[in-house]
Amino acid sequence: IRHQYEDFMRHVATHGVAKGDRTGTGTKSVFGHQMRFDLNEGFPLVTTKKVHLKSIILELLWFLRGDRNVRWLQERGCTIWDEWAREDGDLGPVYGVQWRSWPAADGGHIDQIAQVIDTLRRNPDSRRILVSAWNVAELDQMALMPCHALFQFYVAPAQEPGGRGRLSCQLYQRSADIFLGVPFNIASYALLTHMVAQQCDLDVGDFVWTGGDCHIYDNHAEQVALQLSRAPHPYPVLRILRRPENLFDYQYEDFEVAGYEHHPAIKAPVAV
Ligand code: THF
Repeated sequence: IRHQYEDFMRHVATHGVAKGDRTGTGTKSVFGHQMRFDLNEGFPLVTTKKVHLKSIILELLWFLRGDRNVRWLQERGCTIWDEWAREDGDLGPVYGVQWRSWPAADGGHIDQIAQVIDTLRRNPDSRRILVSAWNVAELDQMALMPCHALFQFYVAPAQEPGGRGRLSCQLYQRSADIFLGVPFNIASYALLTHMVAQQCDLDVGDFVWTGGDCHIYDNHAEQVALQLSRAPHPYPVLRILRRPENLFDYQYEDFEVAGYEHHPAIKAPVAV
């Protein structure tokens, strides 16, 4: 179970087909893959290189703010979105905007995240607990179209009277940069699942990651070979130190990851 990410990376490195891409970098690519992380077995933060969790937490809090400008991230030392921003820092109506204020036909806005929390509390059996960032009508205004496009929550009912339900989340990621992006994306949605579970008085279940075009960029090949030579460690444990009033009140300091044993960081260029 702990080797899922590395096995996936090895699979694409070995069996991926050479494929061109928008960025002109070149990739090895496989279409369609799924991984399942039981969040009760630890927090799925890749251990075969050091992953910069601070950027992951800040990025998620920035999404939840409904923000579209990189300034808030930059002020906190997070630069992962800089390559795509305009001079004034704007990215267009990207993730946060669609999550929190999807424009409705009547001129209003829909807070998909608030609706998810509400549905999880009132009707946890619902099969409609989804958030989409893939707003077809606004794709051309986005600096980058959403890679993690759609996610769904699911509650497995308590197995004994008075017990708690278990919250799972599945993400559909249309485009997956396996070396740089995927460790971020897995940890980000695992974190979101923990936060939503805390707010809805649920235990955590599985995070299911489903990928579309799963690729290793040609200029990550050496980094990937190095990473695959390393043996994974057990996953760390996530602690949320406080229970904020609502999902939008979390701060960076509320999270602690204990026991993160990892191999050294591996630098790589990001394809823009
Ligand atoms: N574009 C590409 N080509 N790959 C991606 O992973 C990606 N994203 C977001 C949007 N476009 C993408 C941006 N997310 C890093 C990590 C995540 C990113 C962008 C860049 C990165 O460079 N990580 C380094 C440094 C970490 C740091 O400085 O904080 C790393 O070693 O992990 C995926 O959704």
